[in-house]
Amino acid sequence: MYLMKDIVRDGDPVLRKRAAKVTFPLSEEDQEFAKRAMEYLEVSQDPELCKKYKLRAGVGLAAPQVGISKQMAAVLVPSLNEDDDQPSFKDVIINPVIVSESVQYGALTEGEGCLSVDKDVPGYVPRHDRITLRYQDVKGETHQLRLKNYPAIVCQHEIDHLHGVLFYDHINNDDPFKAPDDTIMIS
Ligand code: UDB
Ligand code: ZN
Repeated sequence: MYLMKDIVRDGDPVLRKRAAKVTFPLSEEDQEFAKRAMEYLEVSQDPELCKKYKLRAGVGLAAPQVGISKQMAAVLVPSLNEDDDQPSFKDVIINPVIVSESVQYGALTEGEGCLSVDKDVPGYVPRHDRITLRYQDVKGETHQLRLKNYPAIVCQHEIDHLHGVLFYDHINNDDPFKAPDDTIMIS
């Protein structure tokens, strides 16, 4: 699995590049990314293992964040329901495209952070509240599904990484806690 030392930090040009499309069948390197990235997320979400390996509990990790400029990201959004053991979204999304998006914006009440950004950048990050996402999985199978609220925010954050965009690019410079009028707050 990846460790914090493997994660590229803000300032590295790879985080600002447009990542290349991935071709199938996956190369050895691409398969390794998929495996190591999902393992990072799983291990980091286990409080004991998270501490043991000195990780930050993560919900998504995009390939450019480990220096691979390709359109892949692992996403593991835990279930919001306590007695539900399956995650609300778990997959390695490859060549993802947002095929449609709601006019309605949503933003996390707590703002956002990033595994590649060590400092705290306060402010709302307005995103689309609902998206239709199309992507390929590691087998090359195409999926298309609708996501809303938190899982939609996480996928938009990860897809931004594939386009060289970081969360704070979306924060209003003059007033960080100002979001478009009809923004839903997601906690
Ligand atoms: C994160 N984690 O992984 F609801 F188990 C953030 C960090 C930057 C704080 C580590 C996070 O939101 N943790 C979390 C939330 C839960 C349940 C849980 C863990 N990312 C991913 C990232 O940087 N990907 O590139 C930042 C998120 C901010 C909004 C969406 C992604
Ligand atoms: Zn990030």
